This record gives sequence, C-alpha cells and structure tokens, in this order.
Amino acid sequence: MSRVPLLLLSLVVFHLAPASSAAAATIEATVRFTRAAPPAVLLWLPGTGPWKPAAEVGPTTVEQLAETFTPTIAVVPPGGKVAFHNGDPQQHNVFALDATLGIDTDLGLGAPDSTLMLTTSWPAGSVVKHGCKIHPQMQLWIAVLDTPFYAVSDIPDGTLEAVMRVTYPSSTTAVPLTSVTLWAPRCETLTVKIPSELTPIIRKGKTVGTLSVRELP
Ligand SMILES: [Cu+2]
Repeated sequence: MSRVPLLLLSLVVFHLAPASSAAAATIEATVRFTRAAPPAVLLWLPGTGPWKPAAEVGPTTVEQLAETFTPTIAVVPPGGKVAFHNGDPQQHNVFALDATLGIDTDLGLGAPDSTLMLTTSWPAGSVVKHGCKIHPQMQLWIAVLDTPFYAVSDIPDGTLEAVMRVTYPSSTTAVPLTSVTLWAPRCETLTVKIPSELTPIIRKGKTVGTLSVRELP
C-alpha cells in the first residue's frame, strides 16, 4: 500500500471517531398535513425510558384560561398526575369518556383560581381526550408515556406544518435509537424508522399528511 491511501485511511478513521462517541443524538421530525391540521402533535422515542418515579416528576400543570386548555397535549409518566388550574373568572369542568380504555372520569366543577387534580390510570402509549362539559370547544389530550424523551408542537390555525426535535443522551444508556412514534388527534399512531421519508399519516383510512424523520448531524 502506498503512503497516500494510508494517509486517507487515517483521515477517515479520525473523522469517524468523534461521531461514534457523541454524547447525544437529536432527532428531527417534520409533520406536514395536506389540509385541516390537528391543533397539536406529539412525538416520542419508544424504548428510551423510564422516567424518574412519578412521585419525583410531580404533576403536569394544565391552565384553563380564556376557555382554552393549555397545553393542548399534556404528557405524564405512568400513574402521573395532571393539575388543572382555573385562571378564568368562571367555573370549568374536566371530564373524559373513552370506551376502549374503560375510562369514565369527571372531576366536577372547578371554581376560579382553584386546582383540580387528575391521576392517570391508563397504559403507556395511550392518549386520552379530556374536555369541559360547560364549554364544549375546550379540549385537550393527555398522553401517558414510558419515556421522558418526547416533543409536543402546536399547529396554529391556518398552518399545516410542525417541526419537532428531541435530544436523547445516547451515551448514558445502551438502548439503540431506531424509531420514533408520532401521535396526532384522530390519526393512527405511527412508528417509523430513523431516518425515514414521507410516511403517510392516516385519518379514517385516508392519507392526511406525511411524517419525515432524520437524525441531525
Ligand atoms: Cu369550561
């Protein structure tokens, strides 16, 4: 072997070494709906959990303000709690009805500046819609995830796209990062490989958008 190929080989090895010892991986997912996008989407990295115990994580706070739940998608660990704080001058309610998961919840009425506490009971990977019986337009979704590595993005009215990034500390665990899961209201839950291009998002049997996933350099 001549000296030039040897030199090239050593340059290649030198170039690859830092990448394999990187401390974190950042996954970027781009969601594009063709029309009528949902209000928010959720992305997570399956198999990268668990969280700290639910008691240490503490409740996730959802604000009831201007007759809107904020955030639109709340995320908790298995058995996690959601604290609903009423910031409006009128009463709000929190309820959920999900026949598939056997959920029939009603937290009653919350007075202005009071907090209603919900303890989640459904399995990880499931998302349950909640509403207010007084204001039917108020809705949010509560996701129980078995990993803290997730991202939520709102999709503002009039827009069709969301870009989400999740950074995963790849050096602290042996779990190989191979796929991501996308959840969107009323759409089929979608798990795709990293990277992947333009996977259809399905709602009621129809393609309503696409998901593309890549790992950032
Ligand atoms: Cu209400």
